[in-house]
Amino acid sequence: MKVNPQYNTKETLLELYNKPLLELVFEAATIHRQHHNPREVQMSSLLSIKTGGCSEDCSYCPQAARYNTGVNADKLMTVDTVIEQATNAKNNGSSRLCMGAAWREVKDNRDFDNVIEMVQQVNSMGLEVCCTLGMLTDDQAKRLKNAGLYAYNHNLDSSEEYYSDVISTREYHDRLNTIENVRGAGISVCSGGIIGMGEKVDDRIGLLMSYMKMDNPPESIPINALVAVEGTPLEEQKEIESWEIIRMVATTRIAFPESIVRLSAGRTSLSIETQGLCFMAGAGSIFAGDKLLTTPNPEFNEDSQMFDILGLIPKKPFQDGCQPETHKDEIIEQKKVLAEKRKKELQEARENAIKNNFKPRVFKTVDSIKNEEQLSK
Ligand code: SAM
Ligand code: DTB
Ligand code: SF4
Repeated sequence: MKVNPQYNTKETLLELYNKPLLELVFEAATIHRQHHNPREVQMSSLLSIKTGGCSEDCSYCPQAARYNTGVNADKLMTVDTVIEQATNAKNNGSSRLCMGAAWREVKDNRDFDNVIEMVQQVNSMGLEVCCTLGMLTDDQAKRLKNAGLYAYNHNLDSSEEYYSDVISTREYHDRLNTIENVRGAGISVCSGGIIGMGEKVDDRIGLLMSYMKMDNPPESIPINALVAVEGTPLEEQKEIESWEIIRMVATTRIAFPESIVRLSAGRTSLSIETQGLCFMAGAGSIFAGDKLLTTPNPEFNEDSQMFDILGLIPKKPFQDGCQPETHKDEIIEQKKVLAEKRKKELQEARENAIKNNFKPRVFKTVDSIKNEEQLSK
């Protein structure tokens, strides 16, 4: 039961969302226990591999170049640094590493080749690898899959109706296309939204309805509470009530019984009691580690204490699917062969030049010619 047929219309979902809170939590907890081990919570670490300078205008995002948020535009992180961070995440109990890039879309360039290498290496460490890099073509999705990517995160964020109030530089169907490309490549889909951006309850239901309409809904659905960052158009948004987060988690849990619901951004403002109710209501995953992409998140130690108090245990990797195989990337391999060929040709040219006693032509600057003329007068 990927989607719950009892709640596959806007009306029934809205009715569910508005149920008396404890009834809603009880129904969600019941469904959760039928499909998942309620003591297990997946810990996924986020790593911003390319921070800031993004060309998009997502009103919530501190990484959009056009907003003054104090986030600098960095270059892509090196593969070595990624491995260091992945090791740290693994040692702290994370079973998944999600690498994020502040890109509108992936471009077929050297940076993408490096991301492919990161995916290959992190997968070989026995971690589930997830990426969130913006829009993807069919071929790019296939390359990522071939490298060993387990999941791809691409959020619809809100309802189609509310989307244009939040983002103007791309359209809802662009996001849907990428999700289709990811699905087509056989990668697990992670897609969810943000609440607390000023949207109506109808828009939260609209977001869930977008997933309801898919042949295959996402395997994981992150529910983010807006982190209102100074400098973004949403900086003045009032913090959302914890009850609304619990309602959204519970409704998502009931509507998509087999998906993993991730209690995502916004946990620093939630008490252990509130988070406990979210786990009770079916949240089965969190982002772990003291940083999301650019904003704070509870420290590993705090979460470890919370797990002890609530009797939760970190979920092991690859419980819901096999570890993907890592294959050589054809494009990178071709580039390597070409580079090797060029190196050899250069070497041969150098050796020939020495053999033939070749004297390189020396070019003079206009100024030095004038100088010589002056001197000879
Ligand atoms: N650039 C890529 C993209 O937009 O898909 C990947 C990175 S982007 C930061 C990933 C997701 O983070 C967004 O889709 C959004 O749901 C979430 N996000 C960004 N800023 C946020 C904020 N201030 N509060 C909550 N969630 C946020
Ligand atoms: C998701 O749904 N939430 C994460 C992850 N997917 C990429 C991102 C949250 C970002 C919060 C703002 C920041 O730290 O920059
Ligand atoms: Fe760019 Fe992604 Fe942030 Fe939008 S959410 S501004 S696409 S990094």
